Formats: sequence, structure tokens, C-alpha cells
Amino acid sequence: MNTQTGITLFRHCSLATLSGADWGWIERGALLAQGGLITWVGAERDLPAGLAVAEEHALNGALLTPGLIDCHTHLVYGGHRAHEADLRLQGASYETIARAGGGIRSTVAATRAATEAALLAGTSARADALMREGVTTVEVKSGYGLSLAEEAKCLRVARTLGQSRPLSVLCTYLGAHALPPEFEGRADDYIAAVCDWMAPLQAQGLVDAVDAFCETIGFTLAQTQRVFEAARALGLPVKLHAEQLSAQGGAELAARYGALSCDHIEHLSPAGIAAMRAAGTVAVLLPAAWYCLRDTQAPPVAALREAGVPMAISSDHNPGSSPCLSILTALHMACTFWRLTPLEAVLGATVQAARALGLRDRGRLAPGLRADLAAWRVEHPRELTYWLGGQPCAGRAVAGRWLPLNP
Ligand code: DI6
Ligand code: FE
Repeated sequence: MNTQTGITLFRHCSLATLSGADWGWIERGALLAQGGLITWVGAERDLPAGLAVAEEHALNGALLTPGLIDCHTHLVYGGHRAHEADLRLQGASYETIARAGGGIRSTVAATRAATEAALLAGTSARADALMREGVTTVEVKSGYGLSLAEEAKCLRVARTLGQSRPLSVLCTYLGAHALPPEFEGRADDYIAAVCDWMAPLQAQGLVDAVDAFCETIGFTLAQTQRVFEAARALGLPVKLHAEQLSAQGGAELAARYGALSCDHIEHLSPAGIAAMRAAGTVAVLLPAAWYCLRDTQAPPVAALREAGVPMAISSDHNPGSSPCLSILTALHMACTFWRLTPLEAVLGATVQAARALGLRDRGRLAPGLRADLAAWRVEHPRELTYWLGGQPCAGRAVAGRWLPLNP
């Protein structure tokens, strides 16, 4: 962590602390940080007297929010799949392309062929785009290597990203993403291998959580359960790509394993919602994937809201179903397509996204939390889901260190 030892003062700003059930709005506010943490939040006129401020940033009336958290991405991969987007425009479905050997498998081939340095360069450029929109924490999944050595390569790239950029990176092992060609017809054997690789990857410090793709074109419930058992034995938290293209009952299974989140969930059933509520599992909504696949089945947002299941929103950046490098666009889509309120959407990329990653030290502006901040050239936080484009982010602070963006 790049911590500042002296006191840093952020002033001449308004604040959306997101600390209560509302925006937590503070007009003409200020914030103090020290040692990487927030130490004080309030109105500027109430700043404690006699402070020995080491660094001061007057933010020109900007809005200060918690740094955004993109809690579901597949940032590490080689190549791209623009030709498949073209095929889909001509009528081919995502499933048809996948079954014909395209889809995830074609990215696996490109990723295996890429050097670690080339992967890091591509991943870093994509992370930079997210950071320009105020992202200070990102979750990055493996899943395009699909062998022990190649999954390790991808997870190392994600770890290195977090060490080489002012960005917190959480690494999720998604070995159970697709069946690699060398295991054709042997899905159960592949799952056994995925489970065997987990301990050595964890021992290398490369795994913060474990994910799987539970779907007709992915893995079955029983196979997913084996992955979850292996994770449980190692004390690793789980999450799941669940009910994206069809209802599989993955959400109920994930809830039984205390999953941090179930992601996509367009086909989530009432039983799945009840199970998630009981387990405290976060619903991660991925509207950019839904949009790019021209899906029509919307996730059950009203039922999730009524049940009190927390909803997070993420870019789901990946080269197939969501080549989206704009979390603000995902927030906009969640409101426009699915009628989340602007407050729900902003909470979905801060407070709830932190929960989806099991992080208690960020997502709001409050003393004791990490001083991860985003400053915006807007008057009110509802504008974060209003504008489409226009680069409203004026800068970020990561663990208290101010990183302005060029106007
Ligand atoms: N669901 C997704 O959104 C990504 N993986 C998954 O299981 C898509 C991955 C890809 O198409 O490359
Ligand atoms: Fe995904």
C-alpha cells in the first residue's frame, strides 16, 4: 500500500459518503486521510482546528465518492473476438459459436500463445481504462489458461497488475470456465484437475476466491459442487457464474456454500433468491454482457429488491460477451434497462461490490476505511448514471495518495 504518513486534506468538494441508506450527502465537505485510511469526514467548516496538514488538495468543487469497485472482470486474455460479434450480428448465438469451438476456447488458444509480458501489457491497458473512470479496486478472474501452468501465468499477470498500478486487484481462480481441448469428452477428469491445481495456485499466493461457470455450455451442478468442496477444504471463498443462459439451480448450490456472490442470474428462480437472501450472497448484475448478447430475459431486479438481496453491478469485461471497459456505462445500463435507481446503481459499484468481494475495509467514506476515493466533475452523484461518456472523473486517491487525471 502506498500510504502517506502525514495528514492529507481533501477540501473544496461535496461528498457522497454512501454511509447510510442514502447518498450521505455533505455539501462543502472535506476529508482527512492518514496512513492510507480515512480519519475524518465532514463539512469543511467543521474541520478540526490546529491540524498539521502535510498535503492539501483543493478539488475545485468536485464531487467526492468512494473509489469505484469493479467486482467481476476477465481482464487477462490474449487476442479479441470481434469476428464473433460480427457472426452474432448475422444471427449466430453465443452458444452456437461456443459449441463450434469458438467462444471461450478461441480466447484460450490466443492466451496460451501469448507471453506473460504481452498479457500484462494488454491487461494493464484495459485496467487503465477502468481507472480513468474512478475504479480503485478490481476483481480479475483467470479462466483462459485452463492448465496449471497457464492458469498460474494468468493469475500472476493479475497479481502483477496490482503491484505495478495504483489499483487493488483481487484474483479469482476460474479454472472451471470451459473444457480445454485436451480434455474433450472428459469433463469430470478436467474438474478433478481443476480441483488439484487449486492448492498449488493458492500456495503461490495467486488465489483470493474461486469461481465456476455453471451452465449447459459450462459445467454441471455436480461438477460445480466438486469445485466448491475443494475451495472449502482450502478455506477459499466461492462465487458463481449462475443462471446466465438457463436456470440450473446454481444459485441455491452457491448459497449452500456461503458464496460471496452469484453473478449474471438472468434466469434466477424465486428459490434461488430466497437461498441467496438467507446466505447473504450478493447478486452481481452484468448489464453490458446482457446488452452485447442481445439477451431479452432480464434479471429479477424487483424481486431481489423486495427480498433485500444486495445488488452489485460490474462491467464483466471479457473478450466474448462483454468487451466493455466502462463501469459507468454498466451503471447507466442497469438503470435504463432494469430500472435500478441511480442510488442503487452507485451503491452497486461501491458498497455492494465490496461485499461481493468480501471486503469490509472500503466502499464507503467513513473513518477507519481505506482512503480510496474518486473525484468527479459533476454536481450530484445521480449524474454518474446520467451522462453517457464524457470522462467525468477528475482523479482518484488510492490509500490516500492523490492521482489527478488530465482534464
Ligand atoms: N460468463 C461470462 O460472462 C464470461 N464467462 C462466463 O462464463 C464470458 C467469457 C467469454 O465469452 O470469453
Ligand atoms: Fe463473467
